[in-house]
Amino acid sequence: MKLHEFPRHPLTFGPSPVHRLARLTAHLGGAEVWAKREDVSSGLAYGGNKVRKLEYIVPDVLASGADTLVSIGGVQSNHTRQVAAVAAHLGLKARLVQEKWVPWDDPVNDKVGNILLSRMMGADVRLDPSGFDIGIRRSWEDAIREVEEAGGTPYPIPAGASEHPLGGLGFANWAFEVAEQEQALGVRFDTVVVCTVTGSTHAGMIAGFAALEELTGVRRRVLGIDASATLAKTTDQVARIARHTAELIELGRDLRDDEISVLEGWAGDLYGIPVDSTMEAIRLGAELEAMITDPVYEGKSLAGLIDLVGSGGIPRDSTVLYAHLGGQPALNAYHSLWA
Ligand code: 5PA
Repeated sequence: MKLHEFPRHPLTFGPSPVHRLARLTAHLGGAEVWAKREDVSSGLAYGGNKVRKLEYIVPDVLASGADTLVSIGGVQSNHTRQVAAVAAHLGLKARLVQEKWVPWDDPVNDKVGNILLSRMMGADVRLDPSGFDIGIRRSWEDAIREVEEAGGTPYPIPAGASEHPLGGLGFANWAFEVAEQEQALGVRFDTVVVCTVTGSTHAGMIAGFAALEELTGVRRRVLGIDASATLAKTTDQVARIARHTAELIELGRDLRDDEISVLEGWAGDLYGIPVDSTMEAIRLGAELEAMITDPVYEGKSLAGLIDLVGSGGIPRDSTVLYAHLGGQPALNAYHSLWA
């Protein structure tokens, strides 16, 4: 099937806004930087990148007759909060496994931010002591079984909705949306910078931009900035999901290795823990643009963008699109970084 033939259940206000980051551009002294904002594109509990992925999964949920969405993430997962939001919006239940993915022992970590919002929206939130892993988890499989045993009909959504067969479609469509916005704005983005962890955001973009390249001949670089600190796993997952998504949308060729680029250097040693470059990027985004980024994801990809412009990895005459994927609710649990 072609991408536009897949059913899509709208959960956003429409195309996410694209705008110039003039003061950041001036500060960097080259490479024109723009942002596309998944963080302000949906009314469902502050939105974010998972809402866009779920637009292509919801038709399957509704067709399945399920009554409970079952998903998994860290204690401050944005993904599980967006699953809770979509469940509330559809009148379904949500059962969420929140594992201890981040060794962040702030006393309010399991009380504020994303987990608070999920509880407010009526999700059944269960904490689990297991550590970080983007793979398929035992705790999630147990939760699916428990919903069944209690007489419910679960619909399983894996971490970040990435391993779901339709998980890459939302951001494949993002690429086509970018092309339309370029036309309207009279601009051409040669480079896209995106944070990657469970992989289907970046992977979907790769497949989508490859499909656009087939149609228009225009090549762009999609640079994934790893924020998982488990680079090999994330790179494998991005490549696998990108190839699967490319096949789903009938790209008609294999992806080239140079289309799959996950960069390391900004994740620090641990998922969820900021390093100096993260904090500096967050500061610049906030002080120059009032663009709020978080210490787990977007601060790390913004740090990658800033360093790559500085080092010439992104050339000075380039026009770069920073994909802002959301994540601000977790900031509440990281208040001590600014205390
Ligand atoms: C997340 C993911 P992918 O997982 O699709 O690679 O996206 C990375 C990402 N930015 C980037 C923000 C704000 C994100 O929330 N979050 C996960 C979560 O549980 O919230 C899936 C890890």
